[in-house]
Amino acid sequence: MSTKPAVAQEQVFDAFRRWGYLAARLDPLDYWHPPGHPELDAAGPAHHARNIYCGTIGADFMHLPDPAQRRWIQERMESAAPAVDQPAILERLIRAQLFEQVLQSRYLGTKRFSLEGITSLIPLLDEILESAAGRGCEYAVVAMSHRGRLNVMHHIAARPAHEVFAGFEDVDPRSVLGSGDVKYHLGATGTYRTRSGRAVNIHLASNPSHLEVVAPVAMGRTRAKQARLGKDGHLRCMAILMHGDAAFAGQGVTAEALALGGLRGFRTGGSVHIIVNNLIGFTTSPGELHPSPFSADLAKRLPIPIFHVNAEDPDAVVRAGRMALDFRYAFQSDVVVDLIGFRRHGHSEVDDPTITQPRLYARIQAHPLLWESYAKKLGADAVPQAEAIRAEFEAEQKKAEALEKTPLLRTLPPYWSAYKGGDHDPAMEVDTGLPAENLAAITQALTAVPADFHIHPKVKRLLDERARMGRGEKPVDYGMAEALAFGSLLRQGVPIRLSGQDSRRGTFNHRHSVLIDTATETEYVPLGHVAGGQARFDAYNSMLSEAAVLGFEYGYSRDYPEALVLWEAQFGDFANGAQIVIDQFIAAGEDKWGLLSGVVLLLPHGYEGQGPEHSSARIERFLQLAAEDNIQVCQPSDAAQYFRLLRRQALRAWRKPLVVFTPKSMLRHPEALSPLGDFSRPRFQTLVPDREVERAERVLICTGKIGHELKIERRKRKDTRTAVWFLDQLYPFPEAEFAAELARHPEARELVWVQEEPANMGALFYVLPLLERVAAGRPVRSVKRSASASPATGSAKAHELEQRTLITLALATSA
Ligand SMILES: Cc1ncc(C[n+]2csc(CCOP(=O)(O)OP(=O)(O)O)c2C)c(N)n1
Repeated sequence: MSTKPAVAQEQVFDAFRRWGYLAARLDPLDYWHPPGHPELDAAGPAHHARNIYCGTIGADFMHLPDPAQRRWIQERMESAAPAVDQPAILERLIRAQLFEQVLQSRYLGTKRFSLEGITSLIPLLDEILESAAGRGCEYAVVAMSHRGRLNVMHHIAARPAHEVFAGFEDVDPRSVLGSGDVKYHLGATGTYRTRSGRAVNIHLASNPSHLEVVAPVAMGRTRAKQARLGKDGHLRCMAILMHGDAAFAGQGVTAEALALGGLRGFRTGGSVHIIVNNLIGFTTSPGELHPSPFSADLAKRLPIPIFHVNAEDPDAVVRAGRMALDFRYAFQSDVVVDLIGFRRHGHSEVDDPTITQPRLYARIQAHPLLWESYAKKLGADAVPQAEAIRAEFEAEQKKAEALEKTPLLRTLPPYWSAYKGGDHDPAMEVDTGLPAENLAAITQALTAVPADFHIHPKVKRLLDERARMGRGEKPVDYGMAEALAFGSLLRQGVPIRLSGQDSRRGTFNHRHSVLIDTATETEYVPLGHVAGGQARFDAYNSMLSEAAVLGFEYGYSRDYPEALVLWEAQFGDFANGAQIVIDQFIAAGEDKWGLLSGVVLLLPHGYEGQGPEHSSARIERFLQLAAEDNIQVCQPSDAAQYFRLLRRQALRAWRKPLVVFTPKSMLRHPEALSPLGDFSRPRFQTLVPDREVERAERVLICTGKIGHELKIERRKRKDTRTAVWFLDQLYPFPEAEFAAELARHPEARELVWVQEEPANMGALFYVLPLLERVAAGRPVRSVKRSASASPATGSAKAHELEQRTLITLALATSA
């Protein structure tokens, strides 16, 4: 027999493997038309491969470069569909539908972002959790936006229905004046019970309206939980990330998060992504939302398979879910399930979709409920079952009505019990100082390399210098101060995780946390060798992203309060690429959700003539976000202060995000070096007074580099009556310390705030009213650059001129 027909057959199959998903029957309403592909048309209509690849599952996987992965999917697709538990699916579809209907009838005119039109999300999640539990999964971190969230809280996070319904009753508004969040953003925790009796702890992450930004946060949380679990953490804990179709395609952070998931410092053994795809975004249709046929196509940039599935074929949905989950466990890879359904109502239930999509919505109105059509397919009379379930939900609704307090839908893991949020309490302060012997021992470890390690001569010089610093033979610089803070914390059992662009070496060549053998490029991490039984030190160079990476580290800090978790911007100027994470999570997370974080942002800041985007971390923006002791905003004025600040952050029980404006040229500035003896002083000083001036007539107050420049100039001028104070902690404002220090200078006639930033930036707006309050009648003036649309000049010479003028004005006495 000739082999030709077999070869031809294989070629046809290959065309379907490659392009079949483009002609699959994916839209339950048959309204959106699949684009098809010419190679499929050539194969004719009745080919077996068409049945497999153009049915209600469209597998898009031929872009995977790994043949084993392609073969794995091919075999699964081409073998008979596994049996599914249809009665169980039917019950879940009825429940998902009636949960929404009871809400609709009881709370008419209230937004709930119903799941109707895509209720098979619930059996899909059931299958994923069931299969995952079978593979040893005990924890699932779940992220999703508004759509169907309340349904998921009940059916997946296992919160009793009356607790979820209680959000609609809004019984105790006074308890949340100015704080709290809407019900479809709240997190929930609970225990999902699989049909085989296993338990999976569900952590549905709290999220802001800002779509997609929760994805990297959930990934960071997953990684932290995995780190806590140890070696097989990636098998015991996984992330399930749900997305809207419009948001998945449009938000850049999705692309960042997908990429992050494949990188060593950030991977979690594969996230299972589900696009809850209703083929619409608010009023906007798919053709306006993404340029290629599917919202999911973004994922094809990476070797990630996509299973498109018609949400109205529940058996296929379950099959796709199982394949996705199995793929995740087989290859520790991300995977996407694109669950394609529709949206039965408007964007919310108070929005009329017939204005923008009249024909589509005429079709939707005539379309039967999924549980009804599925019951019909099974030949089951599910009406009595549905009536019983409706009665159950109605009773739950009555229970919710009777509640006097809105229940909290989550419990925090026990590792949070030792930590506090709320207002600053001085009683929480701890000693951060360390005796010289201790520092010497750490220095010894930090400055030694294995005998056979080929060290770069520049690094050797740096380690020799650091060794001298640690022995007290030379003042300590910032890089060494940080290494000593890290080393000492690791010895005390505090794990450290640091990430950022080029953060292992440090943008300014100041960190060198990972040493590279010049002959072999093998790595040696001195901070991994500071003591036997020490805590873990992890430093990662991140991808060139701000939003997803900071979101990830915030997430990590949420599930590892014992650790010092730091994110470093290349220059502070770039932190605004992560503004959503800063505004929505870091600044507001405690206020909205009562959730704490001790994440640290290291933001290189300072005016050094490097241009508009290498000068300012936008101090003003952080100060505008500061209220209710939500964050700490600091700029340590010398190396020892930086050491104390980092240690304070890790050792205090107060878990608050810390924003640190870190030095660039000041890293090695002689004024900012600290003698070793300073490291034994116990406390971070929120206000650093000027011990060179006994009785000041004028007090210049500033933060960061400009203070050192002012001091140098003052000495040159032999001015003994002008003090320069550093406000090392801008927020919370150290009012008592300030008043106490001012009382030591009864002759001080005026206070002058001096900043490098233009008048519309920097701390000026924030600090002036505070200074006026503590000045108790003395005049307060300010010296700053003129208001400007961009933070700094592009000319190094113009910068010098401006800087000279600032200093001159600051030291000139007012009339
Ligand atoms: C970053 C961001 N931009 C805009 C919005 C406003 N918004 C809320 S939902 C929505 C449509 C989302 O569509 P899709 O992602 O498809 O989810 P669906 O609501 O259809 O489930 C928009 C534009 C938002 N919440 N976040």
